[in-house]
Amino acid sequence: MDKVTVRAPVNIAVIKYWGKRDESLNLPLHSSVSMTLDMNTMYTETTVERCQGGSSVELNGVAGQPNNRVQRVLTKVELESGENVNAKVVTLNTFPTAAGLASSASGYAALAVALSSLYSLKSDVSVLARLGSGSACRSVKGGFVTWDMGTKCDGSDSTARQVSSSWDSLRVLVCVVSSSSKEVPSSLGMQRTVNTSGLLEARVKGIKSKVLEMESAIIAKDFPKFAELTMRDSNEMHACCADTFPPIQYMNSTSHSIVKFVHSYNEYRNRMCVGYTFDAGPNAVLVCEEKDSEDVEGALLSIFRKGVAHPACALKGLAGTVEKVIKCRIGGGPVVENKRQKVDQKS
Ligand code: 2P0
Repeated sequence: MDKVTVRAPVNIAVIKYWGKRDESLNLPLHSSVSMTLDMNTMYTETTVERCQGGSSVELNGVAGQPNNRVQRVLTKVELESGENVNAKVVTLNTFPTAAGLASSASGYAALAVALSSLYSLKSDVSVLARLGSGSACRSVKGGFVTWDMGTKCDGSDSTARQVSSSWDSLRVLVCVVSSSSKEVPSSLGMQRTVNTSGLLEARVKGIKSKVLEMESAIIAKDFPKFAELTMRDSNEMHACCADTFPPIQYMNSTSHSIVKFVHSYNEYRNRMCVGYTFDAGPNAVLVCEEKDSEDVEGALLSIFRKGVAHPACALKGLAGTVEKVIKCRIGGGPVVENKRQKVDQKS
């Protein structure tokens, strides 16, 4: 029997995906751009093994049946390989339990790459990952990645493309912020925004030029431009969520305090040192350059861990605690650990 183990990375969007034109194929209303994080702390490891008598999925030690999304991926593999697919899928997320970080991107990327390798598929693996979760298509490549929305109804041109393979001096600080409320799942949130927000229509009209601007900033390694575009896009996505009816609020008071801190810090240093972005939850992801990262983290922790004022930012009006900071660099794409390993069936 063949089996394959794949480690896949997390990606953080700097131009966010928010809205689908096709729910069943996870086709987006517009393109998006992300950075792939290194796999030192956060990754998903998935082993897929050919088996008999139906597919199964074990997630972090809990056994179960394939959900609709996994089933969609398996059906596509059957179509492309012409084989009957019976797969035993075992998945482990390394994310700290308290992190509350989404795992669907690395999870479906690992599954897609493993299945593609095991069944020797020739097609673009980002399409397979996308069927599991939209953002997963960006985790099949390292560096900076654009998910081109495509125009075809079958989604065959809605694929991931690497914009740049690295940015050595860039640092990413994932700031884990506690959350007491259960957030609206992003697929439901997107659906509600698409149906009710006029602001989203304006966002979609302007996003093509923003993607090009972001790609240019990344290629030029222009940090001030990159940080500003990243912050503005996060703000725009969350404005669309606020414009949704009923409104959706992913950022909490700590998130908003971190936004204030970042702007105050940049003003204090008199240049663009740090930027922020927020996904469908309260955690902040900060970007900065290596030369500033220690000072930025120190100022952040002084305020949001110790509750001690920092010259960059008065404590007045700031609230909340950052539970943990996970420091990352830009990383490579998924790694196939044991490609088509032969397991001796007699042993
Ligand atoms: C992103 N997010 O671009 C945006 C920013 C959250 C906010 O992609 O339904 O889990 O699986 O296609 O990919 C989260 O949505 O949604 C997401 P599905 P997904 O990273």
